[in-house]
Amino acid sequence: MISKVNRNILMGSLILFFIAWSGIISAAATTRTSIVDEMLNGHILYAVKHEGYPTDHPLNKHYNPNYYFSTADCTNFVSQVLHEGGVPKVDAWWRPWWDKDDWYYHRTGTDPFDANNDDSWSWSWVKAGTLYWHIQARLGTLVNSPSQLLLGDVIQIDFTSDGTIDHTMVVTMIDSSGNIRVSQHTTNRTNEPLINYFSPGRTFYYLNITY
Ligand SMILES: [Ca+2]
Ligand SMILES: [Ca+2]
Ligand SMILES: [Ca+2]
Repeated sequence: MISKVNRNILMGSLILFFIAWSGIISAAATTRTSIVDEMLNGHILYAVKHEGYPTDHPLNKHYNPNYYFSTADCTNFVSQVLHEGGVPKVDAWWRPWWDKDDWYYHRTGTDPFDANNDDSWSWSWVKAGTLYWHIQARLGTLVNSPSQLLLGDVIQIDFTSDGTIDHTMVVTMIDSSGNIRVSQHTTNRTNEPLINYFSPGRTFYYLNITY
């Protein structure tokens, strides 16, 4: 038998627990929702805005001049999207730049596209395989199916299934049928259906990012 006082305490605790629990839920939802909103309104439109067209000259692809560009730009591009979406850089200074614990782009000066050649970046910023390990160490988890992906998540491809990941893309649209669409650099594509990438011999990695 619970006394009236104890019952009131119990009810109060349950109410407090519910408030705390709903706060956690809404905090998590807010985080992802706001990131998605930002992406829809700015950041993945960042992706699209800085996409350009394959036939454009590199300097005329609307690339973000705060970063260098290269002719193999896929992971550099996705790193920019992740960072614009709120993922903080990390320079674990005691780790060398090729270590997966680092993920950064350090800009020096205001020269566009690092014309002065004095910026620095980690391998994880630009190399698909290192970003893969960095994401799993700090930013998210590998999931089994594209149906588990959300806007802003990352998809990587090993084109020949030789164990070396070759390509990085970002989910920029989930259409009304639930189909995943991605944007990428090199070559540049916007909101391309994921299904267009499927081909025998390729291995896909689906990475759910914690923003
Ligand atoms: Ca470092
Ligand atoms: Ca520079
Ligand atoms: Ca490969």
